[in-house]
Amino acid sequence: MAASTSTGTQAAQQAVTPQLRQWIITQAQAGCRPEDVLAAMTTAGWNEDVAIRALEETMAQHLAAQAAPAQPARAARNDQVEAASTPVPEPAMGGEPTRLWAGDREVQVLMSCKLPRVVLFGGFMSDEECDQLVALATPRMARSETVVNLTGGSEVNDVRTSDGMFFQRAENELCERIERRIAALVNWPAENGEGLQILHYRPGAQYEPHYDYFDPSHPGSATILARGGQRVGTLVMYLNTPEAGGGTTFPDAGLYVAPRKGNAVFFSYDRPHSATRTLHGGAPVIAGEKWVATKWMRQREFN
Ligand code: PD2
Ligand code: ZN
Repeated sequence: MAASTSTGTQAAQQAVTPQLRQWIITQAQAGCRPEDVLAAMTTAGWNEDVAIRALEETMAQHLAAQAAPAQPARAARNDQVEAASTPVPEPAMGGEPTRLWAGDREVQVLMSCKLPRVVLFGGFMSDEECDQLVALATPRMARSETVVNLTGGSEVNDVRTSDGMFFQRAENELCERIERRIAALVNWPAENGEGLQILHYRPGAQYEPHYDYFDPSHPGSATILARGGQRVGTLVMYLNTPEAGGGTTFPDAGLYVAPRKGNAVFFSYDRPHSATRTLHGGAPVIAGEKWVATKWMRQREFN
């Protein structure tokens, strides 16, 4: 028989009781930060994994109950998830155009897919604009962080081994010009966009497959969603051409978008659900380096 570690035994023995759940809710209502509640639990002898799970589950259920006092049955809830669609950004693709006018520049349409909704654009930015954006971002690059579901904050994480930075929306003339171009191309207000994010991947660096929307059942999402609602669309703009690798992948569609300087891949998701098939990742850079700018679009004005 395999020996179990003391941590494993401890975890298996620690049941999350209704009393513990109530205590967690009381702490949250008293204004305690999730990190402090977690620290109190581990100090009291709770296994950290059990404590994190208890915190996440309890707060998710508590917030969901507050948002929707009458809980529908499970089948009805699933139907709701399937049906709850929200308007999304969308380029004017009627008549199957090969080019689109994006306010100040003509952009080529290179590929379009219905499910997942993905459109690949050629010549979205000039080489000079790409170089200028990289130059503006370079002095401000730091190791990328991902959202912590528990708190809504962010932390350095092995799933994302790139460096990154955020510009404020309309922080400078170039950002403003690109934001206006995106708004014109996908017919979505510039005010609903987050500031441009710049990512830099070195050889071996990647961004493992993920969804860009926020999972509403995670306790940390409430804070994020209060500011502009859900993310409903993404535009990844390639600022250089890596020698090999570094494409954007959509595993549910078997799609690999090769990164080419000036091109941009757009995708939208009309609900925070895997049914959108928008699982996507940044494949490892094999040779050279990769620079991208990402624009995330929200349901409402993002301030
Ligand atoms: O750099 C990429 O290709 C990539 C892939 C997946 C970027 C993002 N996601 C993102 O910024 O969300
Ligand atoms: Zn992404």
